Amino acid sequence: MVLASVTCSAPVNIAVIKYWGKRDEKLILPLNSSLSGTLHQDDLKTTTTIVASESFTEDALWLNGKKEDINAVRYQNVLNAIRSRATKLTDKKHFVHIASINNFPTAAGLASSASGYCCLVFTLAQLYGVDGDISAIARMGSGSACRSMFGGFVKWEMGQKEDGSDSVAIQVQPEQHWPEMNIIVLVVNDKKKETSSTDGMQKSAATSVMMKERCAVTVPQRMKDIEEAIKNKDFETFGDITMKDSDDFHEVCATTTPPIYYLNDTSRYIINLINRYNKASGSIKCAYTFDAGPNACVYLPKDNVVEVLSLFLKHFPGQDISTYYRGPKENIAAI
Ligand code: 2P0
Repeated sequence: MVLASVTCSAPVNIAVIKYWGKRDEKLILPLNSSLSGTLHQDDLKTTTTIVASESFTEDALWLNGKKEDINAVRYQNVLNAIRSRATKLTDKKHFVHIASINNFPTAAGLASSASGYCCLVFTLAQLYGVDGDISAIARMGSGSACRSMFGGFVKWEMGQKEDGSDSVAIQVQPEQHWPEMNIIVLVVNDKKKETSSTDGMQKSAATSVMMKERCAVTVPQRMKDIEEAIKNKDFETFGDITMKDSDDFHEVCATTTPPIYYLNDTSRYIINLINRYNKASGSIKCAYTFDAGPNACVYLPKDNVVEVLSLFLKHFPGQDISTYYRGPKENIAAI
């Protein structure tokens, strides 16, 4: 007999201060704090349905229609953490079936694991009646997932404790704060990346000479400065830090042994184009950032959208260029 069913959706987030490197692989505790903007749940998102039934004989999970191994350690960590805090369904022997769908390319550097694990944990929490912070549980699925728990601008505090209880997501500013901020995504390549983030960051942490300074000095200062810039809606500073952190992150990857290259020629063309355009404009009109893949995410104030879109369309005719408005709307939602 079906006991309960819940469907939720959760958006991706686009980091402006990048998370790269773990100090604890099992609990997923980062080597540095990070900060991102969350898209709306009706833009790039994951939708997850979970059904609990007494007639199921095992837990099972499908991602974009393909059955996944639910016994994988991250799924089990998340399921166990939620079930240990359950206030519902505790008196009935049951299993769950989980179906999760992304409306964008999976594992192409568009933060699919962020919206995926955020949505999984949020939906499980609804099903099992779990209250309080659940970002630390999402973090155990995939680090960046904790930041999708909130809308607006969100930081993931690296925390100090060994058990990870203070390594949680905190909303820096809500959706309503900077409604003029938009994001343009240029999908350069929707293929699955060669080096997963999990592997890549492990190799960088072990071998890149840039990691120590980045974690100890550069990122802590940038976290402070960008929080202040967001508070003051200071796009010049926000854009400058965003592009610097993206450049540094890819430099960390390039100085990893063996080197990791997520950007391709088109990505580099976009970087040059935006730098030239900003220079010619005499101020920062838009700011690129690239995650572990070649696709560009461009933050920009609404007033600059038409001009920047025209620029991209001139240089990339026929390209998949999508614009996402980030003003006030609900973040995660039950459907
Ligand atoms: C970020 N990325 O802050 C950075 C920027 C990629 C580059 O978070 O091992 O998929 O699952 O914790 O969360 C990608 O890392 O890695 C990521 P795991 P995750 O958005």
